[in-house]
Amino acid sequence: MDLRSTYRSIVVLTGAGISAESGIQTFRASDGLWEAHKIDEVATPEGFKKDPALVQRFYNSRRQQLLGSDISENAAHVALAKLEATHTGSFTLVTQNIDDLHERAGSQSLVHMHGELLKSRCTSCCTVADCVKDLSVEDHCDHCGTQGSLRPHIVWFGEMPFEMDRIQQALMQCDLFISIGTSGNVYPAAGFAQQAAHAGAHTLQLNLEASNTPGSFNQSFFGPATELVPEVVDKLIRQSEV
Ligand code: BV8
Repeated sequence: MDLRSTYRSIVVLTGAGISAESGIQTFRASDGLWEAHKIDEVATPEGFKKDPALVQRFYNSRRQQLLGSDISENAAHVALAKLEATHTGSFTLVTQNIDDLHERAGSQSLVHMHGELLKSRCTSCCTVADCVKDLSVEDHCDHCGTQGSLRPHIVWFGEMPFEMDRIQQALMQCDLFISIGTSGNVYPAAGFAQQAAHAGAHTLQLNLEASNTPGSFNQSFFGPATELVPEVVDKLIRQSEV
């Protein structure tokens, strides 16, 4: 695995594949979340309007699993936190994931573009609050007191992802873009690699298998994230010390 020179500005995009070896289901594998649930019923604003209790149940079970004692960050999450801590240039980690495993590993410069499972948002006063319990249509917002107004602070299909300006800025300025554990099916995230390439970045894909990300990466390595990511991070750190 030969990696070229050192880099000044790094953007990393992660998807569900980086959390797979921590025991969190991905979406489009044969046993994936979208096999057991209809996206438009549980991951769209229309689905939430139609049956909020169903949507709350879908996210409550994922939140309970995430908070379970058997779920923890893995070597890939830890390696990215190490890269951020040692990199002397700029580093932005953009994740499509709604789990908190990057935070548990120590990542700081982190953008949850699809929101966070451990946060709720009030549809009445827009207050975002930590959420480590089940949400229900009976709940009241602690800030404005409205009943039945709490939803997961998560970006559903048809909703605008968070911090897109910050992401676009980082993509335009980066000289290394690394895509990890994503199938490249969901936009606008799936278009980030091409945007980075147009900005002149070297693009690298680390995935279990070839993804649908449009355009081609300068380099792709296939295998489990817990093997590939630490190896790539160690090479990048060693080269920066040369
Ligand atoms: C928006 C939260 C615009 C919910 C999610 C063209 C342009 C722009 C938009 C669109 C477009 N075409 C269609 C759209 C609309 C839509 C879209 O992209 N649809 C798709 C299905 C075609 N996009 C949107 O609606 C987005 N919003 O575009 O807004 C806009 C503009 C103006 C005004 C308003 C709006 C919002 C999309 C966000 C939806 N929410 N998540 C939840 O989590 O429940 S998306 C969901 O998919 C997850 O966030 C997930 O992260 C994401 C992507 O999936 P992946 O992470 O890639 O997971 P997947 O299972 O697919 O793949 C896993 C990969 O890992 C595989 O490749 C596998 O091989 C690999 N892997 C597995 N194990 C390992 C591994 N790799 C390494 N190691 C392992 N061990």
